[in-house]
Amino acid sequence: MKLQAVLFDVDGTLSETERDGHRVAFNMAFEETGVPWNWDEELYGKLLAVTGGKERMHYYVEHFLKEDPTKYSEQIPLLHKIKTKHYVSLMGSGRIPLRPGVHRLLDEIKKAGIKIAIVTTTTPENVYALVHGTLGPSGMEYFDLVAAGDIVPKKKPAPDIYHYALEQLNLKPEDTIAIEDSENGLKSSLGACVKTIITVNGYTEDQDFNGAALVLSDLGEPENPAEIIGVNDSGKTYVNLQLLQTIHAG
Ligand code: XBP
Ligand code: MG
Repeated sequence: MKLQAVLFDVDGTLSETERDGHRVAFNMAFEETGVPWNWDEELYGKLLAVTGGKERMHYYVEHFLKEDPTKYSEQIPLLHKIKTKHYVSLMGSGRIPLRPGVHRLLDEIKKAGIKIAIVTTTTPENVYALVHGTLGPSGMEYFDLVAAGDIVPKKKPAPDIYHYALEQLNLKPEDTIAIEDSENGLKSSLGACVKTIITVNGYTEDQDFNGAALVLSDLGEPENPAEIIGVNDSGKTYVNLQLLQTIHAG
């Protein structure tokens, strides 16, 4: 069966957006609105247990402040809007680059006429801002579909966003392969029966990636090899289209 689409997660996969992007934007929103919260790097790592910005604030109130989150049911959506405004402007300044190998692989997939989709829990504006900030004004032309944010009721680790993307692409799970960076992302893709490659990062390297087809430090470059963490019988030190096709067929 031919590989017909590659499904890319965004945060942590295309770019290391969490620590220096989302976290910073949350703190800017708290400061702007006078909310006395501040999420340091370590705390933010714990908050990443929950995907989605509104859901993450809800989780923080309930599990870290030990307060009733319904008290904040009007404030959280407002804080999230302000956070998105800050995130978009941070990304516009191009401060966070793409991870190694991402641009090269996008080019290779596109040239081969294989579809590329974004499958993420983050807000669509954030995706456009990151793509414009890193791939330029025509960067969105790489992508045939953006499946993002609140378009589905349940965010990752639920498989809903992958089901939605497959439906929109009119493809079956076995026609595709996903690239993710986190356990929540892997649960979501595997829940939709999509074979998945994991590129880890500082926040996710100790997570459980059981079931992934390949786990590595990043996608790597021919001159800058990735570290292979799990399942590699290909002998390759970077991910190219040929490796994606081999894994997909295996
Ligand atoms: C990333 C996330 C997102 C962002 C926040 O998940 O957890 O929620 O941290 O984005 P994924 P919003 O890697 O699966 O995309 O504030 O826009 O929700
Ligand atoms: Mg991710």
